[in-house]
Amino acid sequence: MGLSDQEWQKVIDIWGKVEPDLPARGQEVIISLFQNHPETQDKFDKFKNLKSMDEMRSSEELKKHGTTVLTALGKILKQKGNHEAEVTPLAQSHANKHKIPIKYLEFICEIIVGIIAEKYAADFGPDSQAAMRKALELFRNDMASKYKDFGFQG
Ligand code: HNN
Repeated sequence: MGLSDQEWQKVIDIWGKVEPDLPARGQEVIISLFQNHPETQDKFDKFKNLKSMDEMRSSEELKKHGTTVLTALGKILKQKGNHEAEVTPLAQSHANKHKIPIKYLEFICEIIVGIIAEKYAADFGPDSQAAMRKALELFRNDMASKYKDFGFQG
């Protein structure tokens, strides 16, 4: 199901608050993902070796990757659902190369909502939160549909 113009506006507005802090938020998202779902960390050769919280926090590579992930997500959200050009190559690499189950996308989306709620509470009321959840669900559904096209179970 699609989002209304008002819902997309809420998504764009909250993302505008997050954007100046992408490296910090990206780092928190990736660390939280690894801490809460350790199996996700095994998908990264470059991060498998990071054991302690200290090691994770001091990894510039991890921070850089967090920025990459949130930058990619921001580009997708700004397409307001017309994200085929962004989602197709991402689905291709995450299905065929990295073999990332859709479940992992659910994990990260939940973490992203949680971190935005924690850091931007005043700008992320129930309506904004619901709109963001819808946008992330649309993204995941479209990834899942591409995964199917590529024959990846996800
Ligand atoms: O597509 C690519 O391979 C380019 C690098 C990239 C980008 C732009 C990756 C990526 C890699 C390759 C990292 C490298 O070698 O530098 C890997 C191993 N990802 C993964 C693995 C897991 C993973 Mn993701 N990504 N990514 C992006 C961009 C965006 C992006 N990735 C995501 C999740 C949830 C997982 C499972 C742990 C993920 C999301 C949600 C997003 C945002 C749209």
